[in-house]
Amino acid sequence: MARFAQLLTSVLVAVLYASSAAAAPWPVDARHTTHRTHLVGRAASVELQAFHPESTYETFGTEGLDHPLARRDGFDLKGAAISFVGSKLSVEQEAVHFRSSFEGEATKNAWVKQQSNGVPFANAVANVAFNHDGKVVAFGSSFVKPAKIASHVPTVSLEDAIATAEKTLDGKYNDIPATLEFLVLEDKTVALTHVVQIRNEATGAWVEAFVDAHANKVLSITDFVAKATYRVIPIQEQSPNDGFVNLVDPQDTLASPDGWHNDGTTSTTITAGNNAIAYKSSQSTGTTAASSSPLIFNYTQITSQEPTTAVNVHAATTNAFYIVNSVHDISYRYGFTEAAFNFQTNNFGKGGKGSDRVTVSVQDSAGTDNADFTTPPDGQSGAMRMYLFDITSPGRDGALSNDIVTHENTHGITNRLTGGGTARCLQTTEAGGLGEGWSDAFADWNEQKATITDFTTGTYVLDNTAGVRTHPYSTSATVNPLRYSNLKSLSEVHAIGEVWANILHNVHAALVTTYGWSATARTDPTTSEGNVVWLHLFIDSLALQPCNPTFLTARDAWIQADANRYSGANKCLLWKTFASRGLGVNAASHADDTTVPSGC
Ligand SMILES: *[C@@H]1O[C@H](CO)[C@@H](O)[C@H](O)[C@H]1NC(C)=O
Ligand SMILES: [Ca+2]
Ligand SMILES: [Zn+2]
Repeated sequence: MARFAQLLTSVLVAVLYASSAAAAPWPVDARHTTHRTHLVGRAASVELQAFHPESTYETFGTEGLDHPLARRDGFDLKGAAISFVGSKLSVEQEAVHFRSSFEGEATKNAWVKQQSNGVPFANAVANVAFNHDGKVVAFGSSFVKPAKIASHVPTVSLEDAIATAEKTLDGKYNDIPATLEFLVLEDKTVALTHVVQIRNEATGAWVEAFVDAHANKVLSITDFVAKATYRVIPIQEQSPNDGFVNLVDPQDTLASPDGWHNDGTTSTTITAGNNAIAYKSSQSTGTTAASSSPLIFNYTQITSQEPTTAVNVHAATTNAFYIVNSVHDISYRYGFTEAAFNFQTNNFGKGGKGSDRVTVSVQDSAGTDNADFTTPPDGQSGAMRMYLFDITSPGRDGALSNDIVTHENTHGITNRLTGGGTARCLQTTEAGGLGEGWSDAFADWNEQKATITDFTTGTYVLDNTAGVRTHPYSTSATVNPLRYSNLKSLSEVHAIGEVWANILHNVHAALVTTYGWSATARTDPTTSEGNVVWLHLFIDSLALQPCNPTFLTARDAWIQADANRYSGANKCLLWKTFASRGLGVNAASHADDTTVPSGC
């Protein structure tokens, strides 16, 4: 310890110091606990080895460890932390930089960093926790004795460092204020770095870059995005018939800033995170764990065996988790945010009520050949139940049918956005029918490619190309003849929903015919293609419409949504399409009308 005191003191006054080889009590190298390889830049062409000095850790039981500042009146957390760390590590207090603290119910916690010449070390830190008596109960440290330390005065400008980081990491500086920090390297030399955040919206990359402030080179990064791989059916496909793919990092970090396995407080390696928890039978024991670390969910379905075979359960749970998170992220981009009553554990201070991520029960034992979604008010979890289908042998799993998972999840969106988060406003038969229609229509939207084609749903679980509805959704009135007036003879919500979903399919087709189709619509709502316009109107209209809407008021809300967002640019397109299925200007009481407003 004395040796370290000398070393660190000398660091404070000198620029260079050759350390001795005697390491104890300093940690020995163990690469998996100290290193992380990052492949960054365009086509992952640059390899960076990030180094993190290993932490020592001690705990002190119920009594805690006494120290000089423990019993002072008016316990000063910052002062106690700096004083304790200084004495514990035998370093001068000038070598300890106070970073943050909070007082919890059971302990008072403080975090500090090593510093030199007033410049903090990014990766040499310590944390200390005090109990109610002001005694230390836990202490961790990755402070180092530097072999050599760079001058604390940068010779590379911040501007130049940003340019280097943008070029190396293939992204843009995001204007978060840069900092100047020391960085301990693997050989225990210490570099001075400009620390800047670099993002690439297209690839989802979001890192903090440490650029050598003397050599103008990226030395290391902090990756804010948890890398994750899921073997799933991509959301633009429908079922296992379309094939599984290992998707890497499908999360949208604008919608899910901490990824899909972290709620800002707790991080997991199972199918549970801020937006959803997917499990079979039990939320505490029935989630699916990553098949390899850190977050690789690579379970290959065995089609010849029943869905209840363990690997098939994991494949289905992984897929449902992926779809529900994807629906969260897509709908978030278009306005189903925290403040708009969405489903998240942690709302990151952005409004609305949290603690309501979607619970996804896979292979739920309550039923067969179906699925359902329960939407309580904002602040309580939406509950999805996916059932097994026993029509084929082996049976089939609804959680592997993206259209069904998306359909169920959309009930949560429509029930929350209609009526301001109360979940009370899709209760009449006709409003319930609209709800079924929106759910099919959003599943339809997800699977469309550049040219809108007929859509069928539920084909996988029935192993039947016709699927679960009476007609495919189609622009052809021959393939799908449903009109507004069919409501006269319909009383079941899914049957009513078919009429509405088919109208919305036709609206989608008309918009794509006029404005084209965007392949990036799921993550970029700012472009002007028809599928982007459609999803904006879909989400916008939900909050505009009255409680328990009818086909007439839901139609009016779409037209108003277009007036709000696009100054009515699509008014005639919308009216013509609605009127083509009987929802014209004078439609009423389930009687068709094909009139469009004058000027259309
Ligand atoms: C997934 O598992 C298969 C073997 O089942 C293996 O060949 C493949 O490399 C794995 N992929 C990933 C990304 O782990
Ligand atoms: Ca919420
Ligand atoms: Zn439904």
